[in-house]
Amino acid sequence: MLSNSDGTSLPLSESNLPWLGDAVARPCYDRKRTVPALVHIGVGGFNRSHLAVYLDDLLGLGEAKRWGEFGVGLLPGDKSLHSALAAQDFLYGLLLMDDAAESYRVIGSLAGHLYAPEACDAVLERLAAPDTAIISLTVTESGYFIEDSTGRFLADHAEITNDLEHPVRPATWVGYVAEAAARRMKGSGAPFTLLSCDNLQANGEKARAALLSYAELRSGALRNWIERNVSFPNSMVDRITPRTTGEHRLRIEQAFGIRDRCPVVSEPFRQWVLEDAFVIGRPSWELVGAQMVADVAPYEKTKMRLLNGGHSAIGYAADLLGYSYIHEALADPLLCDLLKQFMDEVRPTLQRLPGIDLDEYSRTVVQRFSNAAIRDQAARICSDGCAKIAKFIVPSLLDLLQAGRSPRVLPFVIACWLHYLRGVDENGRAMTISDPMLDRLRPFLDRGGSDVYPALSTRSLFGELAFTFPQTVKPVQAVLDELRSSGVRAALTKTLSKVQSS
Ligand code: CS2
Repeated sequence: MLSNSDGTSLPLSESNLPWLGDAVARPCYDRKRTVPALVHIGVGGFNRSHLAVYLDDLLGLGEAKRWGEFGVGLLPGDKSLHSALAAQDFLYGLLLMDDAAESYRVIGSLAGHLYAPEACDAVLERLAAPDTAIISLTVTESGYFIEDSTGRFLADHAEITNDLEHPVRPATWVGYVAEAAARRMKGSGAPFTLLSCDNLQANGEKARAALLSYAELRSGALRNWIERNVSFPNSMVDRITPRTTGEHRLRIEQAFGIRDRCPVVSEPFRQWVLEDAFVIGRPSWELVGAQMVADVAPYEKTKMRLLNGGHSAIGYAADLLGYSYIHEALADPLLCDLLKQFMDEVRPTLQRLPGIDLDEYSRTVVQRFSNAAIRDQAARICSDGCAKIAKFIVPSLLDLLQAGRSPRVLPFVIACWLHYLRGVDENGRAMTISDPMLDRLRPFLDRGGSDVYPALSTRSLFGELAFTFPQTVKPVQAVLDELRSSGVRAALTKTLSKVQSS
């Protein structure tokens, strides 16, 4: 057994748990007795800073059912995570950081993990097992194979056609879950809940649409069985979880004496709002802070428009101004003002919710973004801009225009994103644009990125905006021209001063 009394660090493992320093919280329950009746697909940073932590809290309370999580990785990148977790007995640490305090806690709710491309049969067996009551997902928006503008299932997507051709050797979550459902239908008949934990509007409905459409392509009987035996609660998830970097791992080693190969880092804040629609039981998550509600939609809307929208509002400007981290952007009074004025503009589109004061919520967003300790990356926020602008910005803009208002900050945000797509920041540094849907803007990019019309008339991003509200084209064009001629600081100062005087 290793000891770190001499200042050396300890690798994280079950047998080393007793030897970790006093400052480190660790599972106080018998991990061998947890029941992994929840199988989660996509055990990235977010799942490990959110759902798995709620389970760890419940296990710590000694809840009778002892729900644990069994993880499944589908993507090539999950292979190294699998090895790291396996080498640590599926333990990992959560480094909670804010400006006032830092803590490191070992999470024990993950009972095991499989890397699906190398363990297809074992994954299917687990998903089909009658004891698996919940299959949960964090697979990102593109993982649903649903075209957002039409709601159409992408049946001709290569990954889907491949799974249809090889139903017992699938690669996507839909392929896996449908095959598991087919086995349940022929065998135990056991129902299950499919719980989406992705940051998507109506995530349960999206998961349902994807699974039913895929199942239908396999057989009508399978589709009907799923319709009758699977529930799809919607849920809203929230916790800022930056990408874990070598710096974070080093911090853990230096401050806590632990060598953790796959820690996650997050802010202390967390929120989880779920519809209580679980067909055969669920962990009592409400005992550890989750809210069970009849309708998740208004909570989701608040979060997406203020928090996620707020991130996009400052992210592109931040990157253009050369800030690498979100807290650096918030320390710039101009960008902090941008965030505040953005939220002032968006709040009237939101309804009042019991227990949520929107002004207070907005102040919390400013505080959360100012957290310097977690070092949340601007590049993380700027990634997937097409999906984010379409989901987090455009709906607020449409609502305001519908209500007869003349928003100014939202057109700035859109113009700033379009300006950012040139890929060069204010100092002439090349920026990496990471966006799998960028091709949708081909007509705009091919015309040199100076005319906003080809972008704003892209229906898959902006819907009917340019057609129903043609008056929006001019202000976006004016800001883009200003950004190109005078730069971000000048254009932003002008926009914000106009907002104040209007
Ligand atoms: C962020 C989210 O990627 C983004 O744009 O706004 O990842 C955000 O950090 C999470 O949704 C927080 O729950």
